[in-house]
Amino acid sequence: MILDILEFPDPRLRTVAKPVETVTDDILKLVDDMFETLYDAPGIGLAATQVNVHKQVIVIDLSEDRSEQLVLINPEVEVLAGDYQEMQEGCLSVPGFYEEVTRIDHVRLKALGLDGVPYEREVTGLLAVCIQHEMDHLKGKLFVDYLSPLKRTRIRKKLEKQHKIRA
Ligand code: QAP
Ligand code: CO
Repeated sequence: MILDILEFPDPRLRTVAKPVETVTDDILKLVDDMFETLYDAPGIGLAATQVNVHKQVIVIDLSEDRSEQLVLINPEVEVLAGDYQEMQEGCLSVPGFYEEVTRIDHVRLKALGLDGVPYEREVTGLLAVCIQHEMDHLKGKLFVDYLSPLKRTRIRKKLEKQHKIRA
């Protein structure tokens, strides 16, 4: 099932997600629906917050052929190097806008997989950026929060105008 994606400046995007206690069938169904929604968009990453479910669940697939599904439940990151990278970011909740954001380049990810079993891996590059971007969603944070107030206001006004037209 394709889920509706909340768009900036929807206040529900500011909700802080709660950890998942057990990976139940409801979580499996949520992950399934989130991948379907991600591929339909299409996008590379989606946090449960964006579909108005306030649980710590993220789906990512950076591959061209949708073959590299990554599920992050209750993710944590540890900074591994002081290096930063600047990358043009977009967001399914901020459609049509792309801006440079600076993030940590090298992190260790700790999360639960779909089987409820903890895993760890070191990540760099686009995947490291994507994980940090999606984990921000779980904290109620958006990439536009890193931009100047002027840019953020411009984006907000343009999206609000579109939302009025659509409503
Ligand atoms: C986050 O973003 C990300 O504006 C994932 O019209 C983005 O999947 C991490 C999308 C870039 C690192 C680098 C955005 C789709 C998808 C749009 C996405 C749009 C349609 C964004
Ligand atoms: Co996003």
